[in-house]
Amino acid sequence: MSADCIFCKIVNNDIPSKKIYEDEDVIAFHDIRPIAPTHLLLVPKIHIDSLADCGQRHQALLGKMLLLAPRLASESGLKGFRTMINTGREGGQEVFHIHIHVFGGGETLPKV
Ligand code: DGP
Repeated sequence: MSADCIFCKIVNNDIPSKKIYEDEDVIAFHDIRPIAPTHLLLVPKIHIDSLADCGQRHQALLGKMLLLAPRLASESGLKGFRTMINTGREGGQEVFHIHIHVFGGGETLPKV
């Protein structure tokens, strides 16, 4: 837990979120600023700043989060989706608690 981390506060239910999934390691909730009709965030319960701070000890957790993406996308009615992990300020990261964006729905997403 990091005292001034917004996602740690969501994990601890100190601030509300539209939660769609929770287990002992991970929560998932709707992004407050969606960029697609469905936009989910998969967040580990432990505080890790970013993907650049992960090591071998996080392998199982990262694998679990990645494998949750298609399941939660499907349960949210998505036929296709995009995953994204922004890393570091130059990588567009705003919230420094690692998370996987999962989004889709509506129009086919533009090629990147
Ligand atoms: P990133 O740029 O990858 O760090 O994405 C952070 C995302 O987190 C951004 O799309 C907006 C979302 N976000 C920020 N604060 C909150 C919040 O308090 N609640 C929810 N649900 N999402 C948030």
